[in-house]
Amino acid sequence: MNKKGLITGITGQDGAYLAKFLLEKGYEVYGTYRRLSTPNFWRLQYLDIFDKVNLIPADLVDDASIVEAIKISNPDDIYHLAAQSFVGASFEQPVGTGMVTGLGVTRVLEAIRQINPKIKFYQASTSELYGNSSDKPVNENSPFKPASPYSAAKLYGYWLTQIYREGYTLFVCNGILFNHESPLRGLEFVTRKISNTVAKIALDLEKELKLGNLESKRDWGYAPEYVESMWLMLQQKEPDDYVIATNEAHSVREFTEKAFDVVGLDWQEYVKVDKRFLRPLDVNFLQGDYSKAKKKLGWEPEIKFDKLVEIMVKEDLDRWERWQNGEHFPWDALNYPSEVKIVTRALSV
Ligand code: NAP
Ligand code: F7E
Repeated sequence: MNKKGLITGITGQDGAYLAKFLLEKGYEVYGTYRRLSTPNFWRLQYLDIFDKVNLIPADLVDDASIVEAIKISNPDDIYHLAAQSFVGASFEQPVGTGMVTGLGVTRVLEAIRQINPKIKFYQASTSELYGNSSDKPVNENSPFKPASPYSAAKLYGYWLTQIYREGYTLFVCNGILFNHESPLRGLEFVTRKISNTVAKIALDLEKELKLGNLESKRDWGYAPEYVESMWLMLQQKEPDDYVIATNEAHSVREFTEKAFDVVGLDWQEYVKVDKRFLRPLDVNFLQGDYSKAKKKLGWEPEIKFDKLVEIMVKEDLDRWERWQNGEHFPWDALNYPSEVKIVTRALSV
């Protein structure tokens, strides 16, 4: 019989890629989605797997819906990816972020404990846990120092996962994933904001790119490769926690420069720093040492910085060209104008 996997947050970047990966492994795939006034299935449609996955309505603030999702799917593995995942928004909605990104983990773990403690569980932990604790590569033993409501909520989820592992001997793992990007990345994250705007500028559909902190450095990898590590963690004999990264750090400025290079333009002619995109507190540097994952999981990244930027810009360019040629396909950027009049304390959209 096929194994069954339940993905919370299947409509997000990682959820969609993981669903594709598990389908290719022969899994019966279930995924939770939340009720929205406008459906958000474009990533599943884009990957051509929308009709191959089973969708269950559930919200992380609603315990009953989580219990229902587990009972309906009766999974072997749960990949808990759903979260309010945007750091910028966590400063605007700190309480909601805690309820969803933090307490949501407890709700899923508790449901597993009560319904079927044999279910294996993956928690989407994050490099944001380290905050500004180090200007060197960090690993699983490095100290945490969260720098946003988002990372504080994720730290809570990280510890709850460890507590349920030790206290109830559940098979639960923390994947401490560093930033991973792709053409399916949400438009508010800096990499996709850059690739999408650069593509539009190249086609004369946009005039400038407004950014915040250009000096902040991140360890950026390629999302389709990172979802494989989630699965690998649940295939081990013992549950454990792993850093997943490329062990390279690049600045937002470098990403921007490289993205404009792809379309043959000089970034300095188009980029403006706009303080509305600065955060009350930012993480300046993150680089991950993935030696443990390499040794124990046999996992290693192939796509590095230059290639990642190229993939993203070329895909956004291709999409806008298809759109100009009148093609219709599922895609997010069309309904996302650059000048939206959103007013917030720390605007990061
Ligand atoms: P994403 O694209 O923002 O997807 C988040 C998913 O969570 C979406 O399916 C979203 O649904 C769902 N969601 C949000 N609030 C919810 C709620 N209240 N109830 C149920 N579902 C809810 O994020 P991602 O980049 O795929 O990341 C996946 C996970 O990994 C997240 O937990 C994130 O914090 C974590 N993570 C990401 C990275 C990274 O670089 N991508 C690195 C480390 C950790 P809608 O589609 O309806 O919004
Ligand atoms: O910001 C700076 C910004 O929003 C990266 C999430 O997946 O990865 C992600 O969190 C950096 C920050 O990602 C703009 O200040 C400059 O220093 O793309 P981001 P993030 O905050 O690193 C981690 C691992 C997660 O776990 C999260 O879920 O870029 N930056 N100018 C900007 N950022 C944005 N969004 N927009 C700008 O205009």
